[in-house]
Formats: sequence, structure tokens, C-alpha cells
Amino acid sequence: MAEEKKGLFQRLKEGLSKTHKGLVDKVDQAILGRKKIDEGLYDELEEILVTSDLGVQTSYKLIERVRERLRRGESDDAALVKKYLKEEILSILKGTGSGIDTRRAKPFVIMVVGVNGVGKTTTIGKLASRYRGEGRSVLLSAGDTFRAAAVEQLEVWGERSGCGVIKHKEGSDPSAVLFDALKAAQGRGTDILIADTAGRLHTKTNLMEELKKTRRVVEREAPGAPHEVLLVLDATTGQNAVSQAKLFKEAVEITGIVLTKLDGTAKGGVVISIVDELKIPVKFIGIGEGVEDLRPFEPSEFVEALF
Ligand SMILES: Nc1nc2c(ncn2[C@@H]2O[C@H](COP(=O)(O)OP(=O)(O)OP(=O)(O)O)[C@@H](O)[C@H]2O)c(=O)[nH]1
Ligand SMILES: [Mg+2]
Repeated sequence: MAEEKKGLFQRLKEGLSKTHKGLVDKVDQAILGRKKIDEGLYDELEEILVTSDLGVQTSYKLIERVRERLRRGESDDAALVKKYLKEEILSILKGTGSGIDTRRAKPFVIMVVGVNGVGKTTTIGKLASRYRGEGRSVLLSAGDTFRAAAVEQLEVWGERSGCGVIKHKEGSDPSAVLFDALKAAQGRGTDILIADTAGRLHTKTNLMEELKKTRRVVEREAPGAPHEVLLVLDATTGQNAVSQAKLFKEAVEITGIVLTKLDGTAKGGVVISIVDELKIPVKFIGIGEGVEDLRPFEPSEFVEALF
């Protein structure tokens, strides 16, 4: 068990290695060769944070907090900068995460939304496997009716994880698919229903309207549902992910974020920016394409692995 835990942590660390290089290694370099703290160091740090996609606002806040702590301690030891930075990042991230309690309703309905290609369907597949592994029954709703391939992709995941998929013909009304899936889940006594949606352009209001409509159908048919509306964001898009989240937050009530593709990017700092600016909890992170590569987001584990 301890071995397994170590292995998981190692994988997370590897997944975050690009962000580590772009952020922590650079902080080390900036500190190195400086015995004393000067304004130049703060400027350099701020630039490192901004280029690691922490966002201007969050970067500024972090630097100010570090500066304040050093001032209070009246220390000019540059090595403390890294320690304080790590602690302040953790303090921003704390209080987010903690996964999802799917046992508080049955069927527990999770809607998964987000723009094209961010990893919605893959995330659903990984979630389905995770819950199946815990012995729960899962049903998937193929709400991306725009592409035939989207349904097939979900069916592959359904087969792999051993759960049913409710689908309609290509081009049919996505809210009708979810309506049927909900009825099926209620009839079969399914534990968890996960709804895929089309990857739509968040800039097109009519598409947002459709998402709202789908949500209304769920609310009407199952009071209390959807229990979670997860917004999937692609970490490789950096600050763009933050803008997407703002738009989705306005249109549909987002209860949590899944940040995918952290493994392929140096922009992993965006998670700090998302939590700080949007106050939406990050529930899961994706660090690879494999089934085991979706993890509940644990702030302290994340910060340890990053540093
Ligand atoms: N490296 C990596 N790749 C990922 C991760 N999550 C998803 N992907 C890949 O991202 C690509 C797009 O994933 P999909 O799940 O199809 O994305 P989607 O949001 O459903 O896309 P649309 O249905 O077209 O809107 C796939 O090739 C996935 O394997 C991750 O955490 N890490
Ligand atoms: Mg998809």
C-alpha cells in the first residue's frame, strides 16, 4: 500500500515536471547567486510566476505576501523566498479539492461540460472506471450528438469500464438523450449517471443556451440534480482556461473543475490562478491519457509534487 502510494506520487511528480522546470527551477536560479534580497529578485519572481500562467493578479498577490513575511521577519535570506512562496501557494489552494461525494444521491448525476477537445469524454471514461472499480454502477449519457464519433468514443470507454451508454441518433436533441438516460438510471437503480456534452464554442450564446436547457431538463426530472456540473479545462491553454471558466460560470452553475493535460505543459501554474480568481474548487486533475491518470486534486500533495 505504501509502495503504491509512493508510485502514485512519483507519477504525479513526473506529470508536473514541465511546470516544475518552468516555475521552481527558475525560482531556484533567481535565488542562486543572491545572498540578499533586492527589488530585482521580486521583479524576476513576478515574471516567473506570470510566465508559468499564475495570472497577473495571483502572481502579484503571492509576491506581496512573500515580501510582507520577509519584512516582518526582518530577514534578507533569499532562500526563505522559496519556502514562503511554496507555503503561500498552498494557502491559496487549500480548501479546494476533496473530490466528490457521490453517495449523497441516487442516481448521482454529474454533467460534464467544456469546449472542444479539452478532455471531457476521456475524463468521463476515467471517472467511470474509477467508480466501477469502487463497485458502483455507472451509466453514461452520450449527449454529444453532433458527432457520430463522439458516441463511439464514449461506447469504447463504456465497454472498457463495464457500464451502459444511453445514446440517440446523430444530430438529435442532447437534452432528450439525458432525459432518457435519467429515466434509465432511475429505473435500473443506477448509482451514478455521467453526462457527456458537446464540445461547444463558449462564445456562441446559442450553444450555451442549449447547455442551460439540458440542465433544466435534469432539474425538472430529478430534483436536486445535477449534483455536480464539472467544467473540464485544458491546462495547456494556460490563461485561456481561466477565461473559459469565467464564461461557463456565468452561463451554467459550475460546481467544480477538472484540469486536464497537466502532464504535457509548463502552464500548470494555471491551477493556482483558477482557484484564486474564480473560487471554484478543482476536483480532479488529469496527468496523462491512461485510466489511472485522473486524480482527485489534493492541494498539499500537489504542492509537494510540484516543488
Ligand atoms: N496527455 C493528456 N492527454 C489527455 C488528458 N485528458 C485528455 N487527453 C487527451 O485529449 C484528447 C481530447 O480528449 P477528449 O476526451 O476527446 O476531449 P473532448 O473534450 O471530449 O473533445 P470533444 O468531444 O471534441 O469536444 C484525447 O486525445 C485525450 O486522450 C490528460 O490528462 N493528459
Ligand atoms: Mg467528447
